Amino acid sequence: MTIEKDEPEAALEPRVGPAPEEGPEFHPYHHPAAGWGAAKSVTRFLLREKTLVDGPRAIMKMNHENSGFDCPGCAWPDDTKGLRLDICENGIKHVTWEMTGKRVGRDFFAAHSVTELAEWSDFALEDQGRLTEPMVYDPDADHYVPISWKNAFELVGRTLRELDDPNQAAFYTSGRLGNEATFLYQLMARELGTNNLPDCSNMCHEASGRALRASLGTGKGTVDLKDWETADALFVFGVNAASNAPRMLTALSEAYRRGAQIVHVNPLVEAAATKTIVPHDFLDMALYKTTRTSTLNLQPRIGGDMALLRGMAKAVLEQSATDPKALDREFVERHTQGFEEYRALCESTPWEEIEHQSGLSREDVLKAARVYGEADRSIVSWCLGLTQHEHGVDTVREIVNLLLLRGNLGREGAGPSPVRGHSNVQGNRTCGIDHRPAPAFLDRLAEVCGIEPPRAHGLDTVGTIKAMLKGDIKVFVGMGGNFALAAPDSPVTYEALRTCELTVQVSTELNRSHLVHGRRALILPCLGRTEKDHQRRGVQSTSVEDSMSMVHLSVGMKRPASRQLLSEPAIVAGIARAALPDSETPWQWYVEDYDRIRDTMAKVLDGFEDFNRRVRLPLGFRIRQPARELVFLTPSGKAEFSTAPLPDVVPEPGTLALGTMRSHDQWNTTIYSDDDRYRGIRNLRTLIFMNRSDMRERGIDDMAPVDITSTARDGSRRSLKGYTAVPYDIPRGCAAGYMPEMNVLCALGDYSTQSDQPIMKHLKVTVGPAA
Ligand SMILES: Nc1nc2c(c(=O)[nH]1)N[C@H]1C(S)=C(S)[C@@H](COP(=O)(O)OP(=O)(O)OC[C@H]3O[C@@H](n4cnc5c(=O)[nH]c(N)nc54)[C@H](O)[C@@H]3O)O[C@H]1N2
Ligand SMILES: Nc1nc2c(c(=O)[nH]1)N[C@H]1C(S)=C(S)[C@@H](COP(=O)(O)OP(=O)(O)OC[C@H]3O[C@@H](n4cnc5c(=O)[nH]c(N)nc54)[C@H](O)[C@@H]3O)O[C@H]1N2
Ligand SMILES: [Mo]
Repeated sequence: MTIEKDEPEAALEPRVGPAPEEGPEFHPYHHPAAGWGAAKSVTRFLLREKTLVDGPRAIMKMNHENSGFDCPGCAWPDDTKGLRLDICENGIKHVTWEMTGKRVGRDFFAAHSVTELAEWSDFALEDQGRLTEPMVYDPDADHYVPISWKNAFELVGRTLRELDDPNQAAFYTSGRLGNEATFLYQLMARELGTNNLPDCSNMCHEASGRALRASLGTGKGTVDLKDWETADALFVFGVNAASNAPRMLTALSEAYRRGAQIVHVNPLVEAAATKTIVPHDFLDMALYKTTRTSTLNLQPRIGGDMALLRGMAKAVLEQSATDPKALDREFVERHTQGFEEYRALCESTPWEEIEHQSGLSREDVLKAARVYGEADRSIVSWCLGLTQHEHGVDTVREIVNLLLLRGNLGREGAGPSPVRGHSNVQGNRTCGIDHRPAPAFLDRLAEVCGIEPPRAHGLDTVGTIKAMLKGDIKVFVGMGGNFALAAPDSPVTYEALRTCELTVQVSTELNRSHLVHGRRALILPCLGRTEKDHQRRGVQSTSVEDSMSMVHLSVGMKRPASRQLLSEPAIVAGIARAALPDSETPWQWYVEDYDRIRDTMAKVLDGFEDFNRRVRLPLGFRIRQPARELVFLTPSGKAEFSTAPLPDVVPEPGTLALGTMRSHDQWNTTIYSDDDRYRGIRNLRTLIFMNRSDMRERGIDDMAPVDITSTARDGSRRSLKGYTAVPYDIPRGCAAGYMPEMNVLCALGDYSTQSDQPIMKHLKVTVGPAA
């Protein structure tokens, strides 16, 4: 790999304010995903973060069978065939960001007031590097000043002890947190007496969990990587895989090479839906050999997926009238409930409605149905393009309906496969982060841990913000993440956080959530996943669970960014001991050796028997997923068809449906650059992708400045001004732009009545030339 010499020094300077030095550019991208473009981008990044030596060494250790650390990037499972380099461009950037040589110490905070920092761009904040010691907000000086760990814990403990009611505290989790810290964290919240455990899932895959639970009895996908390797047809709905789950490219290209059908369903034709250079295939890289990653692309309107799925089911049922093999009758009879109602619903849904609501022609719907009908084994996968809608739960249930028709469940190469986001977001749920915990879980927690967990449901993300606004939440603890910026309705979320008596952020890097704070505020810096975690009984490892229910160990290998960092389990234990002085939970003893935490988890959590041994097996272990074995923990004991009516997703005249999404060069609220390579964008984030006809109709020229106004369900309006309109291959009536900037447009009240998820992919907007 050669290193480019033309790296401008300016790139090393923080950009204060969002003023890029070069103008924005847009050139449609026609190259394959991954390959040399990715390699170049990685090299530039390693240089910028000053990790050219450590970076590559660490990368060699990533995602290896129990000898390295789990990539803190996405939740795509690790390769099971001993791939030496099971990595991707964005995983490398992610790790490098954590391993940066830059530091945010006490001098930095002394030099910059909080009011001043609040003016910095989010890029500039995170670009300062790693936090190094605990800091407390000093309101008189308007600066963060150092505080000892002991005093920091005492401040949190005292504030929690003085609450009138434990439900005045909320404990947020971002999906990075390892399983052991997760278990202690939820134990602490419940021992205090609250189920207020909002998490990033509330904005992400809540709909998937609820849908799968209702249909199949358990809230997870049923397939694993081996199934991906044996499916005849792969359907990929609403995921930008080349950017957000890049290791899926390997699975897609291998599938193509062995002749599988690959159908992408997305209003945008994303890079993963065309072709790729397989990143770890060095011969491919050297020869610029590309492999296709799709056999069919369908571009429904935003929110039109459910109509497409209904149409596919309708076609399968129509086909079954003449071809008995089109339907797996035996499976349907033995394992499902509600088929006749579903059949009647499909039959009574007219093709015109399916076409109108999906935005696709009947011919296109039939193409997809044919692929499905001809495949012996089908996998349907999806991500946020399906979940962040009012009807997210119904759509995911419609996927299950379709799969059930042909018995695509509980056998190799078939089943539902949600693509989860954060690397351990699925593990967080498994280990107890749930504001609506199952009674059986609480019973076991009570029995094993000797606590009296509260039974009432707690608050999720939106619920927490609402409660803050009413003055009902006094203490907010953010275990990772960037709540202020990730949550909807940014100004309202800011106002909510500012009502708190105390906000505590456990973080690795400086971000917006440190600057939008309560009357008192703490920044508690923690070890990252790449770093060695030394405790009393030696170096510790933590476990994580990927999108496909595989649990394995992750061991940090790097010297911590600062001697003052504590591990997340140690921080939880520190807070717990201060908040619960009479607790009988052996907090300190747990932290000395995480095997002890795992021994307790083995007794509380389903499928974690013999945890310490099994997690050390070469590839870890797979958590039992009853639905995979055709055991359905539903009221009927069978897989349940759902019969929801099709939602009306067609935008009213003059309005557009706007989806917020990630660029290639960001990790949620962490922005690496203003580029979005696969969509052909350079130096621009304040943009809106629109269909050119929609632009012309509004008198908007290519790349012209526009104002965007959203109308919330309650009629209130929110605006972004001076955005750039980029003409793009997107269906008419649809538009797209970047989170988190566009969170300003998403009203707090605009969340799904099915999942309580903010409808971040489906905002109702008007766009016009900038005033
Ligand atoms: N590099 C990188 N990787 C990441 C992340 C990151 O920020 N950066 N974030 C992680 C997290 S937490 C998550 S949850 C995942 C998110 O992964 P994605 O779900 O890929 O995230 P988004 O960028 O929101 O993109 C959503 C995709 O859905 C499409 N879409 C929008 N509306 C619709 C619709 O109505 N129907 C369909 N079919 N498609 C639609 C968009 O065009 C886009 O391709 O990625 C994870 N991985
Ligand atoms: N409009 C809109 N909004 C969205 C979305 C969308 O598609 N559209 N997507 C939503 C989704 S899917 C999600 S998951 C949320 C993401 O919400 P969050 O998970 O809250 O946000 P992140 O940006 O991933 O958090 C980044 C911060 O995590 C901290 N961090 C990084 N590594 C570690 C670690 O190892 N330990 C600890 N303690 N902290 C660490 C760093 O300080 C960093 O600044 O955003 C949601 N918001
Ligand atoms: Mo997510």
